[in-house]
Amino acid sequence: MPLDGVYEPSPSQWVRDQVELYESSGGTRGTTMRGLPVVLVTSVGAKSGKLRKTPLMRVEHEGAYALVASNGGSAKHPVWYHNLVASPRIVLRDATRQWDMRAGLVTGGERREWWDRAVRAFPDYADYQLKAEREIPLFVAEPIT
Ligand code: F42
Repeated sequence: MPLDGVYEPSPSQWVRDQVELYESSGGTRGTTMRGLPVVLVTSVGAKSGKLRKTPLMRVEHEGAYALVASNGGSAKHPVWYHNLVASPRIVLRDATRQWDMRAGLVTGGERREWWDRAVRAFPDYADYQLKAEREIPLFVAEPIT
């Protein structure tokens, strides 16, 4: 079932531009950052109920995806982290394909395994973790069957 709500574009111009190019091209353009693949996550705002679209680096394993709340190594979690905790249903688009998914935080050994995959996919995450002064949260999203 698709998510209900009105789309509210990101206040960041570069993020807004990437989302627009990704979607308007049907997932054939705007799908990378620094040469590495990006997925698009649609989630529901915890307070507004509006649809938020967030590009994230692509970290895939056996049909599941890690969503890394790195926020560029900022000391604060991104707002979408709080939205996903409150409302774990998302739509994840990976280039030309998309799925309804449920995202849950992972901890302990499971987080470590996914963290290693995330750093292999996007090495800058390691630098972000060093400067973030918080443990960067990691969700795993899986298709709703
Ligand atoms: N960010 C990451 O954290 N990890 C990544 O791997 C990543 C990769 C990436 C690749 C390409 C790209 O273009 C961007 C990338 N980003 C990545 C940045 C990411 O897309 C987000 O911009 C970033 O993580 C910040 O997320 P944010 O949710 O904090 O976004 C801010 C700018 C934002 O949209 N703020 C809104 C606003 O209006 O200020 C908040 C909207 C919102 O969700 N409001 C809630 C609601 O109910 O609607 C309520 C908020 C509240 O008050 O509780």
